Amino acid sequence: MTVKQATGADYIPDAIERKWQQRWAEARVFEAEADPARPKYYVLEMLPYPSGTLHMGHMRNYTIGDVVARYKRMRGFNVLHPMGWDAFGLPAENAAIQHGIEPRTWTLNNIAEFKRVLTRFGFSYDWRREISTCEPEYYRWNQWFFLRMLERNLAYRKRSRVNWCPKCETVLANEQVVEGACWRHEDTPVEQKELEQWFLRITAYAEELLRDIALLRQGWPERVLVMQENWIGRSEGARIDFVVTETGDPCPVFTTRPDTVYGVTFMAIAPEHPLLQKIMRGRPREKEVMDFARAQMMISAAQRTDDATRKEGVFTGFHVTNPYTGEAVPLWVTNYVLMEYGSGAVMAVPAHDQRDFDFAKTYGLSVKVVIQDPARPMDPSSMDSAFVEDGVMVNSGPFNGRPNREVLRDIVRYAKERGFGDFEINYRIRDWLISRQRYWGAPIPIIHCPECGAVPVPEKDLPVLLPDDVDFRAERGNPLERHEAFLRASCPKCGAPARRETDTIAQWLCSCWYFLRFVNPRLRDRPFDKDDVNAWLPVDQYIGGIEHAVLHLLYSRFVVKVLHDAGYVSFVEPFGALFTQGMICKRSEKTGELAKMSKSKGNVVSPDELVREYGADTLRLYTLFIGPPERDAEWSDRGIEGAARFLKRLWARFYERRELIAAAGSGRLDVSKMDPVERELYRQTHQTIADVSRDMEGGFHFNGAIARIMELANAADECDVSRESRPIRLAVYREAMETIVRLLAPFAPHIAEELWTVAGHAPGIIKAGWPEVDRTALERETVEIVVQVNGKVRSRITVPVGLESGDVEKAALADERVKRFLEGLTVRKVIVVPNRLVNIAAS
Ligand code: ANZ
Ligand code: ZN
Ligand code: ZN
Repeated sequence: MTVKQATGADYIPDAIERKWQQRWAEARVFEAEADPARPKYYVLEMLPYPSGTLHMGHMRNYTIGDVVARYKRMRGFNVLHPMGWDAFGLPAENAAIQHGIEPRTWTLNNIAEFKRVLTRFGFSYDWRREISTCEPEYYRWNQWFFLRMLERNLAYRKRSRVNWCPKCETVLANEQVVEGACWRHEDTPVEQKELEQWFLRITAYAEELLRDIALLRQGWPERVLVMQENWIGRSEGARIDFVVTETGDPCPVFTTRPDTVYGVTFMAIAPEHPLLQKIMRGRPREKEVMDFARAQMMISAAQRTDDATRKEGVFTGFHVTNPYTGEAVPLWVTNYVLMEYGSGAVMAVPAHDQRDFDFAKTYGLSVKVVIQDPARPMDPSSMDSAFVEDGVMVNSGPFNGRPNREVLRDIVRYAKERGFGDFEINYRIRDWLISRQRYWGAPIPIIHCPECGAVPVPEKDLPVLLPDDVDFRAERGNPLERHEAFLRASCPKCGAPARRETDTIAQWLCSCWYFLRFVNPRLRDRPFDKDDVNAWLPVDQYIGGIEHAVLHLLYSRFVVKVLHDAGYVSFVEPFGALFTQGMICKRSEKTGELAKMSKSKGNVVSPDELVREYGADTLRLYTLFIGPPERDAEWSDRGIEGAARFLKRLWARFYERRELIAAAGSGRLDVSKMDPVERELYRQTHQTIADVSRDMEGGFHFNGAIARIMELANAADECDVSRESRPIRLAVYREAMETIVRLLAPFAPHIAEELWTVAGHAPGIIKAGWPEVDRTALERETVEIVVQVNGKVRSRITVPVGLESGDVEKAALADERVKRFLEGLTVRKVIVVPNRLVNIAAS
C-alpha cells in the first residue's frame, strides 16, 4: 500500500493516523506492567460480543473508554486498558444452522473484523492482553470456576422448566421464542419442558449483594443501584402456617401483610405446587384441576403474571384452615401465583389486595373487610376495588381497634408464640441458571456415572475440550449429544464407563470474571495471580450500556464475592466506578422515526465507511461532541462535517504558522510583561485548561470540554501574530496552540501527536503530560482609570485590563461619585482612552 505523504499542508487523516498507530505499537506505548512507583488506573469497556454488526453506537462506548485511558496516562497514571471478546453464544450457532458456517470460523472471522475496526480507530489497548472466551486457554478457567462453586456448595442441579420446540427437539433461548412460537417454526408453539439444569446459588449472597451497594454509592449511577436493589428485591414479612383442612397437609404462605390475616377468604396456590400432585389423586376434581395446572405450566411466568393477563383459577374441592381463626376457606389453584416466590401459596385477602379482589369478583368468592378507613367506612358489597391504604383493624379478634401498621409485628409475634408462624425475609432474586443445552459454550466439567451420579472432572483433566468436528446438519438438539467421542468417558471415582455432561456453561458466566484474566491473560497454571490481581483491581472505571445494569453487573459482583470468600482475591467489589453511556439514535430517512441505531432498524451508520471518509479523529471527536455521553444522542451528518472542519482548520493554522510557532520561546511566561491582548489569550488558555480538567474529572462532560477547546482555538485564531510580533506575543500564541493540541490529545490523538511534532517537540504527547494551570493567569489584571466630568477629575474606577470601551463607559457612569456630579445634567458625549481615562461631557 502506498501511504500518502504524511506531513504537509493538506490534512490527510488516513496517512497520519496509520503512521501514529504504527509508532505507538512500535514504542509499546499502551503496554502496561505493574509499577508500584506510579498510581494504577484500570479502565475497562464491557467486553464486546463480536457479531459482525459494528456501528457507531458501539464506537461511542470504546471512544469514551479511550478518552479516559489517554487522559489518565497524561496525568501520570499507570493505565491498564485491555480488550477481548465475548466469543461464545447463540448467534454463532444460529449461523451454523442457517448458513452452514462453523461457529468457530464464524466467530474468528468476526473477531478479526472487529479488531480491524477498533485498531483503525486508534484505541489505546494493550493488545498483548487480548482474550477470547471461546479459546480453551480461557474457558478451562471457566470450568475451574464451576468446580470451585461446586466445592462450596454454590453449584447444584435441579429440575427446571425451559422453552422447548418439539420440532427442533431443542431448548430455545428466550430470544428464540418469537410471539410464543419457535424462531424457525412459526407454526410451532413453544412448550415448557422440565429438564435437569445447573444453577449457581446467587441467593446465598443476596444479603451481601444488597449490603455492599453502599460501597458503590460514590462511583455508580444511582439508577443502576436502584435497579440492582429491586432485582434482589428484599421483602420483609411473615410465614404463616395454614393447613389443608381435609388432609392435614401443611400449606405455609409468605405474606408482607400479616395484619390482613383475619380477612383471608380463600387460598391461592401455584399450578406447580407439589401439594396438588399429592392431594388431588383420585379426587372428583382431579382431571379439571390437573388439566388447568398443566395448561398453565406451558405458559411462561412473565406472561402469567402480566397485569394484562386475566386472573384465572380452579377450585380444588379442598379447604385450608386459618390458624388465627380456625376458619376453613376454599383452596384454589390460580395462574397468578408463582411457585418460585415465597412458598408458592398466597393467603388471599380480596378486601385489601387488588389481584385477590379481581379474582374474587370473577369467581364469586367472598370479601371480608379487616381494615377500615375511619372517615369512610366500607362494606364489601359496595366496594369496586381493594382498599390498600392504612386504617384501623376490625373483624380481627384481639387486634381490633388498633392502627394496622402498629399491629404488623404484634400479629406475627402472636403466631410465633403459638408455633404457627414467624418473621421471614424473602428475596425476589432467583438462583442463576447457567446450563445451556447448546454446543457453542464451555462444556460443564461433569461426568455422569451410573453408580456415582454426577462426578466433577478432576482439575488435572481440564480443560474439557469442546470438539470442533460436530454435525449441524441434523438441525436438531445439541450436536454434542450425538458426538460419541465426546460423550464417552470413564467415571473419575470408580472408573466405570460413564457419560459426559453435554450442557455447556452460559455465556454470562464467561464474561463475569474476564476482568481478572486480563491481569494475567497467559498464565497457564492458574486463572490469575493473586498478588497481581490485588494490585490492579478493582477496576477503577467500568464503561458500558445500561442494558447490562442488572444481570451482568450483579453476576460479576457475585463471582468476586465468592472468590473473596474462597481467599482468591482481597477486594469485595469488582468495579469501583461505573459509567453507562447513552445510545446513538438516528432518524430514518424513510419514516422520519428516531430510533436507537441497530441493524434491525436499518439505520446503522457503519464506522468503516465513515473512517475512510473522515478519519478516526473526526469520528471520535464527533461522537463525543454530539451530546453528554450518558444521554442518548441523535446522529447528524452535518454535525460530523463540523467536527471535520474544526480539525482541518487547526491543521491549516499549524502549517501556516509552523515557523512562528517552532521559533517562539516556550516555558513559563511572565504576566506582568504582557500587553492586554497577550494577557487575554494567556488568561483564556489557562481558563480552558482549568475548565477542561474539571470536565474530565467530574462526570465525563466531554462535549463541554470539546466546546471549550474549540473556543480557545477561535481565540487563538483571532490573535494577531506575524514575524514582526514581540517575542512574548509569539510565546503566548505558541502556548495557546500547544495547549489546544494537548487538551485534544485524548479525543483526537493522531492529529494531536502530529501537530505536537510540527510545533517542534519530540514525539510522545502522552509523556508531555496534561498541561498545568497557571492560577495567576486566571484573574484578569485590573487597572485604575481616571474619570473626568467636563475635564475635571471627579473619581477613579478599577476595571479589568483590556475591558471594551463600551463596558468602561458603563462602569464610569455607574460609579456613585460620578453619578453625584452628573445630577441634573445631561450626558452629551463620553470619550474613553483605553486603560487610562474616561472624560464625560455633560451640560
Ligand atoms: C396477603 C396479602 C394481603 C398480601 C394484602 C398483599 C396484600 P412482595 O412485596 O413482592 O414480597 N405473594 C406471596 N407469594 C407469592 C407468590 N408466590 N406469587 C404471587 N404472589 C405472592 O409481595 C408479597 C405479597 O405477594 C404477599 O403478601 C402475598 O400476598 C403475595 F392485603 O399476602 B400478600
Ligand atoms: Zn423449532
Ligand atoms: Zn462411578
